[in-house]
Amino acid sequence: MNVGLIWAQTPEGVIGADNAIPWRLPEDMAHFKATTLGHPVVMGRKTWDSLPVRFRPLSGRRNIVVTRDPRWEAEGAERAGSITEALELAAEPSEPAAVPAETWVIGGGEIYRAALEYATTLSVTEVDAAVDGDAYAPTLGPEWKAAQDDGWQSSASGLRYRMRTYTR
Ligand code: VY7
Repeated sequence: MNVGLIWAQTPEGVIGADNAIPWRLPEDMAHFKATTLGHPVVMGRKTWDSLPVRFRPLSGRRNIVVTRDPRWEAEGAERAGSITEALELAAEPSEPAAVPAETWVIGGGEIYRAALEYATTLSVTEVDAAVDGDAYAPTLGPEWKAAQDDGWQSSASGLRYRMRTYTR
């Protein structure tokens, strides 16, 4: 099974502030949904909490949440005690004959750092904004090569952004 990480960051690497994404980029939300739909998604408990209640669980996807709290539970989510447990869960078919080809890790900062070693693909949206944050994208080693780059685009919201895929 392929493991991908998907995030959006500023040029400085900020991905979040106060448990939220500090910009609004509808094109990136659409890209996120299109990329992850139909695949298991793995997220940390703080990212789960950050999703607006009406969007939880993320529809059309198995939602696997990583937490050390053995008593944590939420409707529509499966609990995992570690990244490796989450990826094992994701690799098991949710119904017979439905073995997933890929899993997307959707955040946040702590989870990206723990999951990077298992990833073969990264989908990174760079948002040309200067914002303060407290959650950061993982640092990429030289083994990660930009495989695809659509160049700078202008959002209807006024922000510039570009989407890149990295592989190794
Ligand atoms: C997370 C939301 C957050 C706030 C309000 C609505 C990249 C993104 C993420 C995570 C963007 C989010 C949402 C958007 C997705 C909808 C449900 C509502 C869906 C990431 N590149 N971009 N993110 N939702 N990990 N990576 O906006 O979600 O997919 O159904």
